[in-house]
Amino acid sequence: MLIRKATDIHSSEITPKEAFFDRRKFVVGAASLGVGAIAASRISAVLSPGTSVMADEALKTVASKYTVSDAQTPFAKATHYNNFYEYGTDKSDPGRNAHTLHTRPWTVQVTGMVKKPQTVNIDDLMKYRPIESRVYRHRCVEAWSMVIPWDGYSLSEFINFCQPLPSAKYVQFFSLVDKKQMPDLPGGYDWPYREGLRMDEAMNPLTLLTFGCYGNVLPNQNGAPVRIVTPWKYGFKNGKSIVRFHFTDKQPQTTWNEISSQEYGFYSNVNPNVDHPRWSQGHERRIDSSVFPKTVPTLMFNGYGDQVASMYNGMDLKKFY
Ligand SMILES: Nc1nc2c(c(=O)[nH]1)N[C@H]1C(S)=C(S)[C@@H](COP(=O)(O)O)O[C@H]1N2
Ligand SMILES: [Mo]
Repeated sequence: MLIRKATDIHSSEITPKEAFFDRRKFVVGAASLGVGAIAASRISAVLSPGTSVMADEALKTVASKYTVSDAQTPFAKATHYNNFYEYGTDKSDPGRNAHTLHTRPWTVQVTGMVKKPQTVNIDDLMKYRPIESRVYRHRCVEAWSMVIPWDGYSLSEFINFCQPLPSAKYVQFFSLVDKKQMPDLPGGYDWPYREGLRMDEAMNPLTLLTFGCYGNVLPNQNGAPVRIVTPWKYGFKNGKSIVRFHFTDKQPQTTWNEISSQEYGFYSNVNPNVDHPRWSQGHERRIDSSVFPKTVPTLMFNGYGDQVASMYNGMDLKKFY
């Protein structure tokens, strides 16, 4: 993964939330010529050529106890500085390109060591439990971080619904891969993007099955219509646009571990004491509303130690990075 300094984000790449909404109104006005009344509430509007398609359907959310009080990253930055390699490897690519992702119809498969394999419709999945708004720290392995209000419910709720067999020790998740929807899919990667968690990590209430952010459904570039967020782990654990959960008794293959296992471990817990071979993990650039992001110390488990440290008791975290 290449690092691009947050100070390199050009202001032209960033749409302030206000401007975003204003322009959207304009675009909705234009689009509604064809789409009619539905447009006002749920159209994904094209902002301007070279920018992005953004979902704007409001979610009904409830408060959550799993939330931090750090200053939030502005919406415009969280949606224009992304890693979603299926849509290009530059941080500004997903915001420009992910409009070709079709998020309906969408189904999620449940396979492997479960009582009964099945396929779930995304709209049913979204309705399965109340959607909580949770402000989480989001730490990329590239040493930048954001603070994002995600909307979803604990993955544990869905795993209970899946009824994994006692033999299932891990869950692997698969992102969508579709050349038609990803015309610039980079070569040299073994798509689809795959990630996974040990069962206790997946069942930890912090692990969020995520359908939205900032109170709206996920913008495509943030992994619509459903993604994972594990706030105590590096961002690449958080697979986007998931189409399958696979339960298994073996530690599953994960994309970045396969590409470079010396650099990206299976666990990938945020850990300031274990540096990346090519850079320090002791600090991070916090992308917030300031023009020049501050460098702040990285916290063990990204500050979520109280909730997660016990899962790793007795494990050498230098070995199991
Ligand atoms: N399918 C897929 N999921 C992915 C990635 C990706 O390239 N493809 N990038 C990961 C990385 S490295 C990070 S930091 C986060 C970024 O999420 P965000 O763009 O919503 O901040 O998504 C993760 N999930
Ligand atoms: Mo990342």
